[in-house]
Amino acid sequence: MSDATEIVAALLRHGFSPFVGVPCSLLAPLFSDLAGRGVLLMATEEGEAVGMAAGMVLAGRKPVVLMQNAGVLNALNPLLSLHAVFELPLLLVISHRGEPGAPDAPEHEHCGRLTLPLLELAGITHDMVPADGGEALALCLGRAAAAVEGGGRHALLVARDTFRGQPTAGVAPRLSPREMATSPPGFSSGRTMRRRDILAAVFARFPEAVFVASTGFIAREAVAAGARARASVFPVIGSMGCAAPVGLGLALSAPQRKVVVLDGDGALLMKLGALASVSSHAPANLLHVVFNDGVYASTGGQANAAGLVSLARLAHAAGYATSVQVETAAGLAGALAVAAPAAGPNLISVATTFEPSTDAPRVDEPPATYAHRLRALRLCERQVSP
Ligand SMILES: Cc1ncc(C[n+]2csc(CCOP(=O)(O)OP(=O)(O)O)c2C)c(N)n1
Repeated sequence: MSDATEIVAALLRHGFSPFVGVPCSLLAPLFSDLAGRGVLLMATEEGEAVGMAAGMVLAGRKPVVLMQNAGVLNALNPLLSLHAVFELPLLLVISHRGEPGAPDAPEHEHCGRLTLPLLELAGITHDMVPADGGEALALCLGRAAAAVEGGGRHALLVARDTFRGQPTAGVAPRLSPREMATSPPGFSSGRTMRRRDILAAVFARFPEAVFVASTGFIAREAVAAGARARASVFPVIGSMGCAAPVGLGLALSAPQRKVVVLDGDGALLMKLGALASVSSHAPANLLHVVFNDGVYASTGGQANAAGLVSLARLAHAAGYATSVQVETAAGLAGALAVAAPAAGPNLISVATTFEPSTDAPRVDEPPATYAHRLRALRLCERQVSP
């Protein structure tokens, strides 16, 4: 088996460092090992990671960027318009979700099929990390080092089972050279509320609302809770960061209907500009609930910037009508009671405990079924459109 620790050690021997990334569950053992060695920097979005790497190359370093293949679509612009234009070498480590022929969740299908053709079109050479390690792995990493030494952009692809069962404990202890705060900015007692309890409270408060749930465990648990509450839930299972933009589009198109975005802190950080868009379009009917656990729980619990940056203060600065952070069930109930009649957009950042797994099943209906159901409601009819 190819071992995450062995790969990191070999890359370091080849002179690669630091490592910049946005996590994927398939890469969790790599992230864990890198964090333990203190050579990992987290980014909020894959294109941003590629931009950071460009700066590092300009300063004379040999960075590695880690991402899921879904993130390649976010990264293509700086890979082409920055690295290719300025002839900056780069090594990428990319998990290959939705690899043709290997069963995976539906959100990975299109991206999985296009990953290799896209890399080829972008002039990025690539190699699969061999399943068995040993000599084959040494040769593969040697080719990668030579490609980057030659000035190229090269990707190491990681298949679904490559690191299966390898340790993921020792989650990123530090996000950046600044120490992780023990409790998030503005929270006094840390994160204690569970996702499912938060969801239950929000569903109970807004029986008529449409819910847009973000990528990962939030979507899975929201679908399960929504089914129990007979509520309308649209799970944004892929396109991480798009729950808020989808919610904004819905809210603007159906101003008589309450729209509740159930967002992850990592997802919100990935498209932070959405805060400005929501605020500038000022949908009075939009409530933005952020599950603030300070980590990417769905991919193994790697730290994200919500440990250092107050999302509620960012929303306030962007111009949300109200934005608060809460850390107890009573605080959440109070905030929901205030948000219910208030003109939005409103944001509630809820201190959420880190839960490394969920027993909620994967979203099992075909994704298009959720879209058909929501579209059949014809929410924009009898509304005045802008
Ligand atoms: C563009 C892209 N990059 C990475 C991923 C992998 N991914 C899926 S869920 C997830 C974590 C989401 O974190 P957050 O929004 O904080 O929610 P949590 O998992 O903590 O509930 C990541 C990184 C992805 N789906 N798409």
